[in-house]
Amino acid sequence: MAQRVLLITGGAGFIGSHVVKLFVNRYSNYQIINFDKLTYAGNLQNLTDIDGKSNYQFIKGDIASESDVNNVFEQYPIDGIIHLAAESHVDRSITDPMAFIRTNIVGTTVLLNTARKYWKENYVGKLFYHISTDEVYGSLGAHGFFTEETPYDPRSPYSASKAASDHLVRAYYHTYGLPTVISNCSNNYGPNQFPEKLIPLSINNIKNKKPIPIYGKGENIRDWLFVGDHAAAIDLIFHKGKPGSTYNIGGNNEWKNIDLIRLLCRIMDKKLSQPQGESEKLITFVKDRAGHDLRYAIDSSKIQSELGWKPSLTFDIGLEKTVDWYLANQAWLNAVVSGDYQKYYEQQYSKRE
Ligand code: NAD
Ligand code: TDX
Repeated sequence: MAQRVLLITGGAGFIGSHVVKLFVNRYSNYQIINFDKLTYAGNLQNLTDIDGKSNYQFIKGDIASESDVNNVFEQYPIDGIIHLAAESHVDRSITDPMAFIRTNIVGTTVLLNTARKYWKENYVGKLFYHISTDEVYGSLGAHGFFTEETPYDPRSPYSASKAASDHLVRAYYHTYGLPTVISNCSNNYGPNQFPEKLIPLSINNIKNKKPIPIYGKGENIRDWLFVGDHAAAIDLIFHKGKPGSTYNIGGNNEWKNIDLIRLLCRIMDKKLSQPQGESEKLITFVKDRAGHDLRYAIDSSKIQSELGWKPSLTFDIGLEKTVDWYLANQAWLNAVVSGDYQKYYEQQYSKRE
């Protein structure tokens, strides 16, 4: 019998697929159930390495559907939840906020209610771990960092929906005693990220000699973390985090968008064996994102000192690994940019030129 039965939501997405693979490979004594609706962002091709593993099971379902979630709890004696399923792209939240309200707020609450119902206040050995984002803290000026005590100040429909879900998770801890933990991470990058996000979108465009759209003047700053380092932090927090706590996770790796894209262009020129400067010619400044947060930067000293976590890769190495992965996985990239992606791209970018 499995020592633990874990429900991982959103495990077919970017970060979720790395978390699922890490847990399935590292914990052969756990049963891992990947529960995912397979939206445009969910892709079972992210998980082919673990197909057929006896401790892994995929279930297609919607976290906002009570019956879908009940069915999983009926079938399996779940004792841990790692909740990553979400609508995750800020630009999409600007055009279609309701999808974010439904999945991120209603979906998280359905999961909380169902865990409460099935765990029946027998909380020994149980944990509801909610994965969140640094965007809930709002936007920083030139100085300072987000700590676990920074007041929430979300400014996009995406970050507001994630903030609401964080509040609900904390409310269930305080009101019902449900054992919960939350982590708020900075921008992730790495293999398997859907090419709507800045880095894979730019890699794909450079490969196809299409313009690289930089919002505004490219002065916005993000703190980038390799996805494998986020997955390692999630493993640590799941096993050693204190219930009721929050942990900030970040790369201590701030980049202005324009500087990041210039670095990426240099790496792409090298990998595509073309003269340096070739990719940079594709940089195109376009209309800014509405309400574009200026700067995110995480103070991750709590997880570093309490749990001994730190990022393992420098940005140069992580970015090169990422580019190598996208160039070696053309079939993956071609499949995800076919069909709906073209429509999305047209809608998002034609009006910005
Ligand atoms: P993603 O968009 O790549 O994947 C989301 C996954 O959730 C997909 O597989 C999708 O099919 C699934 N999903 C969406 N709606 C669902 C629903 N109603 N029911 C079941 N499954 C559903 O997202 P990601 O970038 O991997 O982010 C994962 C989590 O981490 C999210 O909660 C996000 O807010 C958080 N996060 C992301 C980043 C980042 O930089 N990407 C940083 C910090 C936190
Ligand atoms: O085409 C683009 N051009 C551009 O200049 C895109 C897609 C983005 N940008 C800018 C906007 C941001 O300043 O690049 C920066 C990064 O943008 P995204 O990749 O869309 O990420 P961001 O909005 O910072 O949010 C990400 O980090 C926190 C994730 O998408 C969230 O899920 C996560 O919570």
